[in-house]
Amino acid sequence: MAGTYVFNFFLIILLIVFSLISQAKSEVYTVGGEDNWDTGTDYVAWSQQYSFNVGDILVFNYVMGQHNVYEMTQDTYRSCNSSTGVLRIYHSGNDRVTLTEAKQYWFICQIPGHCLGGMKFGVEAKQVGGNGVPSPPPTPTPTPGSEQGQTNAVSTREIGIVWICIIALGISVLM
Ligand SMILES: [Cu+2]
Repeated sequence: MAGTYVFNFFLIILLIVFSLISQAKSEVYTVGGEDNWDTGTDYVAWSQQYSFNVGDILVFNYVMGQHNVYEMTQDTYRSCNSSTGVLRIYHSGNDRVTLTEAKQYWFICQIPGHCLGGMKFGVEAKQVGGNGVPSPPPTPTPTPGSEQGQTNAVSTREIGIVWICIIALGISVLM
């Protein structure tokens, strides 16, 4: 029964691979992809391409002084009125914001006109691991064909997973 043995072995390898995939690691996302943090980019559309988890890092790249990053409450995010509801302020031009809590985060640029012009988006950081029950996805993830931003998130981990699959296949064929 060498056939079943090989099949079982391959099945186990597959299970290991899938558990590695589902065990989400912290990812680093460059906000806006190649457009960075600037006017003229639809950041809501950008953010909807991804599913964010606790531990992930958002990187805001921009020319210091031309923009900034304010983490806001939801109401203030909607109104773009930053006179209240400011939770955190970043202005270094290379701000790394770690999503430390399982909650909704709201970001705007506070330079006058920029938030109303579209420099605003929200993300939901979901808890992974722990009880192993993922919260339901908040919004459907559209635009699979869009080219920007794909490059930063799907990088080394995906390639590693492909290699594991190839190696597992090779081993199971040899045995
Ligand atoms: Cu701005």
